[in-house]
Amino acid sequence: MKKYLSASLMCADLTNLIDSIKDLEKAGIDYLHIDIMDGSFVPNITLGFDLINAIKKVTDIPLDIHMMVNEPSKFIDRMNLSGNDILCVHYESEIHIHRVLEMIKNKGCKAGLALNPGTPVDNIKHLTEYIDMLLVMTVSPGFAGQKMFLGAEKKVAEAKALLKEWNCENMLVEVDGNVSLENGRKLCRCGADIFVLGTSALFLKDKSITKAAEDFTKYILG
Ligand code: S6P
Ligand code: MG
Repeated sequence: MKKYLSASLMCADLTNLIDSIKDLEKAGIDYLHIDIMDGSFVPNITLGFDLINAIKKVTDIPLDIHMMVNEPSKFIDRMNLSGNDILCVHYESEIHIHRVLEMIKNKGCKAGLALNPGTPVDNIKHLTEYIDMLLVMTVSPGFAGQKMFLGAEKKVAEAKALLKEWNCENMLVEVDGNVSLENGRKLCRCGADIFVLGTSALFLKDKSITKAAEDFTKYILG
């Protein structure tokens, strides 16, 4: 099955974002991962809606938006997205999560649902009709540069097994947080489909984006 690379833009050179985006295009990156935080659901604030709408105008790479905000339903209409973009909200961030997923589907883009490390995969069982992509967080959300949590591999393998059992094999499983070469290979063996790449594998001091992306793909599959 095809594997996808999603570049975490909060880890790019924010003073030179347009050049980074051009480099990511040349490197054949599949998605731009954009982290939206509110300082409440997670203890940090990063990128925002104006930036998303501006980026949409300068690239054709589909967006992979990861909303780490409470009550994301309040903000769904703030982004101009197209059919290939993924808008992902956290299971833990809204009481009536089914309603939010429906809002995303009605918007015409793909719907993602993210799970914090402690949230069981089984919780999505009755929502699968509304989800195109399941984001299994491999760190607690909020910051780049953290260490993958110990149960991550087991959880990704469990997610893939449950999706198969529920006849939802088309749902892509994304992993986000400390996806290094080594962790990427382990998570790939557990069945992960989309790899969010930040400081651990893509935005490196001693390697270009193109070389880092090439190395990652070779290594995880090898
Ligand atoms: C963290 C955020 C992530 C990070 C990414 C950074 O809450 O959702 O998308 O940007 O994990 O990657 P790394 O390799 O520095 O952990
Ligand atoms: Mg993220």
